[in-house]
This record gives sequence, structure tokens and C-alpha cells, in this order.
Amino acid sequence: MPANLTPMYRKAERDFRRAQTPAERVECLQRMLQLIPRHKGTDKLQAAIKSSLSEARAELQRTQNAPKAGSVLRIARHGCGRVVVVGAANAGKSQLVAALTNAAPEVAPFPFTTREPLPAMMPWEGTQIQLIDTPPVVPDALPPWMLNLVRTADALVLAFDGADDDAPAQSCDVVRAFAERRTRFSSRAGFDPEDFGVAHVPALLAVTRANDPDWNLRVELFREELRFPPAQVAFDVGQPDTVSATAAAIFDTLQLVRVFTKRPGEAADLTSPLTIGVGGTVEDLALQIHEDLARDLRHARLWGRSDHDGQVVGRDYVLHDGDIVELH
Ligand SMILES: Nc1nc2c(ncn2[C@@H]2O[C@H](COP(=O)(O)OP(=O)(O)OP(=O)(O)O)[C@@H](O)[C@H]2O)c(=O)[nH]1
Ligand SMILES: [Mg+2]
Repeated sequence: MPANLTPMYRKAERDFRRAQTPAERVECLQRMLQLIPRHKGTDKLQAAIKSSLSEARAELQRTQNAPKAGSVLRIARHGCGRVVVVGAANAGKSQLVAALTNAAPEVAPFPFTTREPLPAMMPWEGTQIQLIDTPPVVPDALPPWMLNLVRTADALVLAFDGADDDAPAQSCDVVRAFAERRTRFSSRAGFDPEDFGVAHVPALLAVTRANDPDWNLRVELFREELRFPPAQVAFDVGQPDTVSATAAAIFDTLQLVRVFTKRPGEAADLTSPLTIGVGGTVEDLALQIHEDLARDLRHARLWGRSDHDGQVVGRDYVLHDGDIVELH
């Protein structure tokens, strides 16, 4: 990873990862090119941005001449992250979303129950996370909107039926269908530094029907076949502790920390945290609230952990989960 990428650049790159249309991609790439620090260490990255920009411009021109219907799905983003739940038919995707949110997607013992993507909100320790239930992946007929939804997600949940002997092969097919379209279930977020066409999306393997005694063997088969890096969680709708463990694992997959802001002389509102990426700084936090705030930022004061009680820190200070921050 090249050094000295600024918070403004990192924000532009995150916007690019989420960009839904060629026009949005062109805008974000232009911004990235403008903001990237110019030195030897970023040469490869600059080249990758430039080549992606020409691809995005060409795509923009093609779509302007002949608009491609149905490649983009307009689902508004809500909460601190968007997590798309994918998997083979009958893998337990809708059951998982039903158990973690207030939504009531149709759950049924036969395949192809879900026909349309369905967004729902998962509350987790003061935060709200958007989960999107999707129709089963059919590797030979992956609709463009589905690919776009997965590529631009903040995280993925791959539902894996722990009780089905076909689950290893079917889940391999799902992962390969996306890999063939330059989209990876990964343990990190971002792009291949040399080819921005390859998107890595942080993923979690959710093993459903984990009340089956042999789920572990099936998962092993799957992992061996693919050398699949993401973490996993065992889920069974009948066991509440696995449901809450799944919610926690989904939040972990987003790689966020929760921080609370306060105004001078006032108490912090500890019920509604803001979130920034793990490793994010005081400046990243300010930037998320408003660009002007980040520009005019002088310092911050910090509470929350036992070893700092109003301690003054600079804009590069890395925040931790639970920090209470006063921006000055
Ligand atoms: N016991 C148990 N049954 C589950 C669990 N997860 C899913 N099921 C059952 O598995 C079947 C399929 O679940 P769905 O959630 O509808 O699966 P899906 O992946 O959404 O299926 P499609 O929409 O058709 O792709 C249903 O009969 C569920 O009740 C689980 O954790 N435990
Ligand atoms: Mg379903």
C-alpha cells in the first residue's frame, strides 16, 4: 500500500467503490487523480486510476449512446454500511435477514423463493446496518444489477447451507461466478492496486442450519476447493446466541469503529455513535461530518478510555471503538 494517502483521497476512493454508474465512476476517479499525493510510491496507483478513468469514460460514452437497461438498481443507502446477502438457492439467505432485522422476507423450504432484492435494517449496538436479501445466484445468468450490487457493497454475507451436501459445490460456483466478473469475496476492501477493475469486497461466510452435526466438514470441503480467506460464523435460527454472534460478525466484517461526538460543555450522546473505518483518524471523522470542519480542524479532545480524560490530540490521531471526541 503506498504511503501518505490523505483522508480526502481515502474518502474519494470509498465513494468510487460505492459508485453505481459510469458517470459516478468518472467523477470519483477524477477526484482521486486530483487528490492523490504525487511521488514515487504512488506511481502504480496513479497509473491504475488513469487506466480505470479511460475505461469509465469509454463506458460512459457507450451507455450514453445506448443506455443499458437494468444494470443499476436504485436502493437508497441507509445506516453505517451496506451488506449484501448472497448465496445459492435455498441457502437460508432470507431466514438470516428475517432473524436479524424487522423485515419479513418470504422464507420457504423450496428454492427460488426470493425474486427481488429486499433491503432491511439490522440494529447493532447503537448502529444500524443495511442488509439486502437477494434472489439466489444462478452462475450462468447473473443479472448486471446483481453484479453491480455486490461490487459496490461495503460487505458481503455468503450464505452456506451447513446441512446440505451440495452446499460446497454450489457455493464454489457462486464465488467463481463473481470471480470471473472481476469481483472477489475477500478479507479486505478495495481494489487490486494494479487493476482497479478487480474489486475486493470484505465477506463473511454464514453457515446456516448449523444445528447439523456435520456442517464443519462441508465448510472444510468448500474452503479447500477455493482457498477461501473470509471469516465465518455459524448460524441457526433456533439458537439465539448464534443469531447475535452473526450480527456481531457482520459488524466486524464492515471493519468500522464506533465513536461519539460531543460539544464543549455538553454531555456526549452515547446512544448514537458515528462510524469510521478501522484505522481512521480525527480528520477522517471530521471529514465525515463536513468538509469545512475537516479543513478548519485545529485539534480534538478525547474521552472514553480510562487513560485519557480530555486529552488533546492532533488530526492524525487514530481513533478507537468507544472514543468520545470533541472537535475544535
Ligand atoms: N433449522 C433451520 N432452518 C433454516 C435455517 N436457515 C434456513 N432454514 C430453512 O431453510 C429453508 C430455506 O430458507 P430461505 O431463507 O428461504 O432460503 P433462501 O436462501 O432465501 O432461498 P431462495 O430465496 O429460494 O434462494 C427454509 O425452510 C428455512 O426455514 C436455520 O438456520 N435453521
Ligand atoms: Mg430467499
